[in-house]
Amino acid sequence: MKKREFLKTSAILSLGTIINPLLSCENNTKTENEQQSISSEDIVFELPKLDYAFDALEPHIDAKTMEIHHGKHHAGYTKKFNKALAQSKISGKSLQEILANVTEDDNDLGIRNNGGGYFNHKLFWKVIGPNKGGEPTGKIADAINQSFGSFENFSIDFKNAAKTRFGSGWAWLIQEPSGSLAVTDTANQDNPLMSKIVKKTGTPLLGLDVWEHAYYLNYQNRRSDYINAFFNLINWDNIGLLLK
Ligand code: MN3
Repeated sequence: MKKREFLKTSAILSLGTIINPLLSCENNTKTENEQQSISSEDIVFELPKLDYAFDALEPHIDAKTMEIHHGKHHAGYTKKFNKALAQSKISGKSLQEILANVTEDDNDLGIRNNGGGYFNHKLFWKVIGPNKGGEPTGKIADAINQSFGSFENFSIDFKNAAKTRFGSGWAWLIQEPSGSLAVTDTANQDNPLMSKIVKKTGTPLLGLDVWEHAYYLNYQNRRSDYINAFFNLINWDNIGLLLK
């Protein structure tokens, strides 16, 4: 099997095992733009389609922000991630393994920033949706109560992580290797899979993008308003599927 085919296969398999079934569907539809700029053989990871329209999350996230965020930012990370992989000596690794192996070394920056950006946004689109929000039920509710004492305590911790993340980055709800849940935050496009870099490692269950590109058109400097609005969009049913 050729390197790129193997990477693609292992990417799909790894998504299937790490975050099955939420993120396991690879989208094979290439945009006209992608077809012009990259041959199909070069595409290892593909920009996923959204499950909802750009305007479906209004008034909490506006249509223009969604269009730019998905069509420009996520598309950009996807393209640059594939380019960085093609230039690297990495072969036969799953997406999880690729991210787990990145270090602080400058040589890893292309994979770290763009692989992180690729993964983080792919998760982000799945953990939000129209007519969602409210409190979780079932297994995920039990896990939150067990780890934080209450949903209210979790919300306070998570919102605080998102508000106090200095500059660009993400707030996370993760499942740690022990099985318990925790809140953490990362800079830039780092994520909790990057065990050699981040302060807390685990499986990302919920990620909140607090880069200004995620909210500035509608909220300007009011990050707290965006964070509160985000809670009206959280798709707890999808997050529950990620629990081990
Ligand atoms: Mn973003």
